[in-house]
Amino acid sequence: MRLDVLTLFPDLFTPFLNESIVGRAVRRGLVDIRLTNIRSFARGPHHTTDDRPYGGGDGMVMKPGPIFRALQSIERIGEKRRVILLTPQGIRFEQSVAWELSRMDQLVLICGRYEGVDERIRKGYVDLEISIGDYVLTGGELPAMIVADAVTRLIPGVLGGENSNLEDSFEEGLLEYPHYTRPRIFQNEEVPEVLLSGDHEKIRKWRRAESIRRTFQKRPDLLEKKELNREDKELLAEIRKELTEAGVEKNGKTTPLAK
Ligand code: 9D3
Repeated sequence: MRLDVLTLFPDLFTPFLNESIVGRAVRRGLVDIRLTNIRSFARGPHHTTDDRPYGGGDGMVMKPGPIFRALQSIERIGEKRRVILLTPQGIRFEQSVAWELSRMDQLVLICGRYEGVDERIRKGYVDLEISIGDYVLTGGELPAMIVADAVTRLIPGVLGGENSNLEDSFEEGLLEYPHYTRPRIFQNEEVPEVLLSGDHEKIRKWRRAESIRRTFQKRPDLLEKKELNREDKELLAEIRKELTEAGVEKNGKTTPLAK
């Protein structure tokens, strides 16, 4: 896949592109990531990329010209291309979007700064607008890295062997079960007996139950979306019963940091 990023801050991407799984995918030629500095396409003695909003108001708007010329300069690769604007007004980025994007030949990611980009760029040249969630950032660069990261790991060959765990629980629509590794006893806390039993069917069932328990407690919205099979429904009924007997109807927390 070819990934083009248009940004005023290309240097923000260098550590991300060189390290870890994405770095390895780049070096192995599985994804070709190119950075375009929008400022190189700005004109005038000051290479201005932003200007005051027509109609007045606070903040600055990214001028259309430099973004337009940066877009024109980008080589077209393949048939399936999408030009994506990272913006708080976009559709929420989620795993299903990452899967769709991973099937494209080329993605062009435009990172906005300031209050946003001139509307004529959005209307004329953008196929898709993406937000990564409802919190306020300073620009589209971190969102672009998040999209690039989530999409890259889905490209065939990027995750090798043991890591190609594409049915990991988020794909499954459930939270993960708890993980343990050595030592067997850490700070007086033991690894659950069942995981040492060697009984693979019992382990599978325990993990499934723990996944469902965690999802029920922490992300009931995920459980509502999911169709459960008979085993899952039985496990959920048991978990509900245990938790009601323990008197835990819901975690009455009022703010995320409350203890
Ligand atoms: C004052 C109104 N703000 C809209 C919520 C203006 C504004 C805030 C932050 C305009 C741009 C930005 C910069 N953010 C992004 O470019 C951005 C973003 C984000 O802030 N949150 C989640 N996803 C994204 S994708 C791009």
